[in-house]
Amino acid sequence: MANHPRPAASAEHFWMPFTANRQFKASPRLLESAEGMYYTDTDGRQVIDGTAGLWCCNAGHGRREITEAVSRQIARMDFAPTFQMGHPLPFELAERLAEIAPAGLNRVFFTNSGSESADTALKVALAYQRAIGQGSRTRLIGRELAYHGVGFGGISVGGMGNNRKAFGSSLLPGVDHLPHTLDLTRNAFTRGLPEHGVELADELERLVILHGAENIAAVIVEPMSGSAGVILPPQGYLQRLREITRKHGILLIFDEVITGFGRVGEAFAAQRWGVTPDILTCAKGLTNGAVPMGAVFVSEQIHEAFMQGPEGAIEFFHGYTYSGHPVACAAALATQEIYQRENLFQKAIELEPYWQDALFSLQDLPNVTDIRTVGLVAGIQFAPHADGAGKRGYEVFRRCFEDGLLARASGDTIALSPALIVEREHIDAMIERLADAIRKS
Ligand code: PXG
Repeated sequence: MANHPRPAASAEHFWMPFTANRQFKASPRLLESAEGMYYTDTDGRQVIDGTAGLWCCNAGHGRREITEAVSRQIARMDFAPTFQMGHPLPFELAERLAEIAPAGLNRVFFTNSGSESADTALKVALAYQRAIGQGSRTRLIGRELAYHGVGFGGISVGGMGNNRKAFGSSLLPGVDHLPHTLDLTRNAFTRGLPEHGVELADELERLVILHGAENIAAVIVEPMSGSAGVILPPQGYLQRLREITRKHGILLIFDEVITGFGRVGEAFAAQRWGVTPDILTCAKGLTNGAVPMGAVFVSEQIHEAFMQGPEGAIEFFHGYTYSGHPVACAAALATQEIYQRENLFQKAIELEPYWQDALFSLQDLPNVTDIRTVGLVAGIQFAPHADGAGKRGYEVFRRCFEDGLLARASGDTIALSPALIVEREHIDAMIERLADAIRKS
């Protein structure tokens, strides 16, 4: 099906995101169609999608119900505003999402991406503290190696140096960071949540002493970090963060852009690991990646704090033209229907033992320094190549793709996150190709 012009014809105009543009354009990898667990590239080759398309397509590709819902909606009403106007779909979707959300997080603000969800959550936290008379609480706490998208709020609380250092001092002031929880010395090759590191949550107590609880608005963490190479929360860590934040009147925000919609089992990681935050963000799997959309869940209590003052006053000066976009809502409703009908949030739990065994079969391959896995996620970390950090990870990724497996490289870690419709034979094929790529890299 190579009937589109190859990029060599006009590769220079598209400035690609988070990509080594010159390297890519010299040797492009182009996907053209997708169905189930597979992409087909522009050479007509089938590639197993080991990434659910950057953690998005949890129900697999090409779901007809979503395609049809989107087509119907775009024909019926392409766009309608939600500022001082409305249409039924975001109300319906918010109600539906509240049913699967962690208990009490039943008020929903719509965005268009994970980045917008992170920035929205931070703004809700600041405005909430002010609304309840805690206006001195302006400080935000993130974590090293965290990814909360690329808005200025998100990179300020984020902890990936490369995403911050080119942007000078234009980040949010008054931000501090908890230490990350990656510890190969104590936790390498642990199956499931690492045993060591709960005490890293106590660093929050030190930040409270340093800055004063009365100056801290919120702590934001990914329950499991995806982008930095799959970093899992140590056993008891999230519980400890919850206790400390509650004790000091600090809001706890979970960024579930990656963990939401079944990735680690249950609808959200909050439910899998039994910790309920005050605010929860999502995107990606909300629409199965089909149409850009994000959402922020807040507790009734937080929402209620905004619903004060004169009835005619706008309670929260924030929103996006496309908040609750009808086509995105249609995609999300159809997606949620599939998740429920196929019981997909349980799949990550059911397949977890098989997935783990498959991953741990890579343990003794050359240069493998750690394997981290939970739900239907895995990070396989390699010793860096003598030529520099990240080279081996990229090399494994490149070889995998050549051999028909789409994986994701983050430095010297390969991340896998297949769609929740994955079957054992796909897992076997993925691991075989990955093993081969590791041996050759
Ligand atoms: N928060 C988290 C936890 C994310 O993982 C975002 C926010 C930002 O979402 P948007 O929709 O603005 O991109 C993300 C995005 C990777 C990878 O390789 C991960 C993301 C994006 C691209 C690549 O792991 N996560």
